[in-house]
Amino acid sequence: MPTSPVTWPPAPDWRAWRHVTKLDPERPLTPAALEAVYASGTDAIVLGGSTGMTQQAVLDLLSRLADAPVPVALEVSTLESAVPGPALFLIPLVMNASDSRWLGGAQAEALARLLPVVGEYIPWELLLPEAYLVLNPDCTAARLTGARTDLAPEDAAGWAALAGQVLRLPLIYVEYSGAFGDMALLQAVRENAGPAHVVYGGGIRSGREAGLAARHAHTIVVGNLVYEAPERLRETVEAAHGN
Ligand code: 1GP
Repeated sequence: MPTSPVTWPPAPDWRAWRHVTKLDPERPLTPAALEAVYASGTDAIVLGGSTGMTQQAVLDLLSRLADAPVPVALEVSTLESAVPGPALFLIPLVMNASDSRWLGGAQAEALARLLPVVGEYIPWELLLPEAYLVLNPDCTAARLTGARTDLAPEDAAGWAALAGQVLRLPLIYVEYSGAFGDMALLQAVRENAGPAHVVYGGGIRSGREAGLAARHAHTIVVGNLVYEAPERLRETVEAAHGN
């Protein structure tokens, strides 16, 4: 295999992240809210969204985050949002999508277009696949992927074992974006994920919820709160770090 002409910095130690703040490039972020993110003690910032991941929006937000005190990762959900700069590139695969395109087809199609153009510059060691379980039927990702969201903890256990033990994907993301989820289901995922790292996101708006989710997840993700009540972000970080 030819060596890449570019040397990328080593990947950040994402397994050590207990609390991640997710910023949506499509949503206006006030300077005060960004300051609250920086002051919160969060372990990393991830850029991601189900819509509006245009190249311009992603580049604009990345440039505002140039002086971030923590690593900045990018969840690549569209081909055009795949831009250089982030410390880590998260590649979502929606395990429970009814449209199998989100389980590999869209990603393979994007790579097929990138390979002949920038193939030698792709930082493969900075790409991290995420086995998503999208579980809030009202969230955009669920509508987009036709996710089968009515999973019992026993069903989720099967998905966790498939992703973590059989496919040996490094990370499973229990996603309830917009609503606080079923902690029994999260527990079942954690117990059956084998060596996979378990991430929880969705509806965390207080230290109490952060603590409940952090009891089972290795990492919790907070998104909406940044836009709704940024001053409360810090209590979610403290709860995650206290567990
Ligand atoms: C969204 O999991 C994240 O992808 C966080 O969810 O916006 O509900 O905090 P919230």
